[in-house]
Amino acid sequence: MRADFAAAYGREPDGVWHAPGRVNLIGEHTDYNDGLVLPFALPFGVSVAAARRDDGVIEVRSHQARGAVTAPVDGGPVVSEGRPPDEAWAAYPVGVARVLREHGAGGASLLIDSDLPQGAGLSSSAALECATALALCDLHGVEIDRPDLARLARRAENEHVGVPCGPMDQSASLLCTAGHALMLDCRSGLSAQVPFDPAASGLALLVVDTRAAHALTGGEYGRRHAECEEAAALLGVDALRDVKDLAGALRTLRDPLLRRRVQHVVTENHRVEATVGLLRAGAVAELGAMLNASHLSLRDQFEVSWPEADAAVDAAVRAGARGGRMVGGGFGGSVIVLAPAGRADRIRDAIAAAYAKRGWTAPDFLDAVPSGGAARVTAP
Ligand code: GAF
Repeated sequence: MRADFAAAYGREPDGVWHAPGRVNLIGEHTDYNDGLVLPFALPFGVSVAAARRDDGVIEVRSHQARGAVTAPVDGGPVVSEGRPPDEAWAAYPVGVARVLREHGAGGASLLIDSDLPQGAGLSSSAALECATALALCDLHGVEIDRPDLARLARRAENEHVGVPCGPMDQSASLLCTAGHALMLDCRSGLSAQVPFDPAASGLALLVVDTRAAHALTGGEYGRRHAECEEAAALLGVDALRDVKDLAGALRTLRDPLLRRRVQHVVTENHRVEATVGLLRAGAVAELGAMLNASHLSLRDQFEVSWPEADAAVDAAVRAGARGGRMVGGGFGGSVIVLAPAGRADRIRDAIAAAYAKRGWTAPDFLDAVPSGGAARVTAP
């Protein structure tokens, strides 16, 4: 990346930073309900080569997009150069620079590269935000602890991109450690590292990119968020995290749609707690039942699954997987499958065959090894 940076900017970068994408083992659409999540970091992510600037400007270029985008970090117009202008992606690093300016950071020239498949629901946006945030803090000597930096990166996405995401993805990218999933309480912000090593139990966690592209900027994600807030207000609680009597809540709500949303969020929080218990007990294979239950709930109660995900989970389980589920915001993206290691190839083949039968674009498969969080990859 250093050579490419030099070619783009005519100078050496001051450093290179990397932030991973994530897979969420369980706890979907719980984060913005003040609930529990259990993501882990992938060995893939976003790298940012960066050089400090003292003129208050952030300039961003990307291997995955044409042209350059520049913007003053203190607000004002975003200017894009290059044809065709393609600047939607730049709102993420520009937003981070604008939020971090309030904490003493300034401008920089950035060159971005990603080895995460785009639209696969593996949190490439949060990885971009977090790699940018780390780079800007280091370049400007700003010290912010990682939980706070995750909150600021989320704020950048909420306020500057307009996506009402929860705190999971930025926290996963900044706080995960190799060999662990991150149990995050999205209300208190407290987290714990939970050992997660499927290979040690003779299992493999497969990630299936269903090739149906996912985007949080579509309206459905925001709609789910609003429905949860409406249900919480009708139930007289701050957030659906606070619903302790599910049966009573379901009797109170008249709207069947809101009942389904509440049913999902409340039971999904319990599934996260149960999954953490199973992991701590070393009963990794038993996670399959949790994954299956989560998928059914996301499909039928929260209504965020999509046909390719349902077909992939179904084919995997029929071929001997312990379980599987869609991950991320939904309506496209990836599925995870917990497979006996010796059956992984057969399960991949079964998913590919299910796709071929329907005439769909073949899925992609990635290895999901729980990996480390964001870091500077070159010495200061
Ligand atoms: C997306 C969001 F960015 C997260 O905050 C979370 O809500 C997730 O969808 C669903 O669990 O990844």
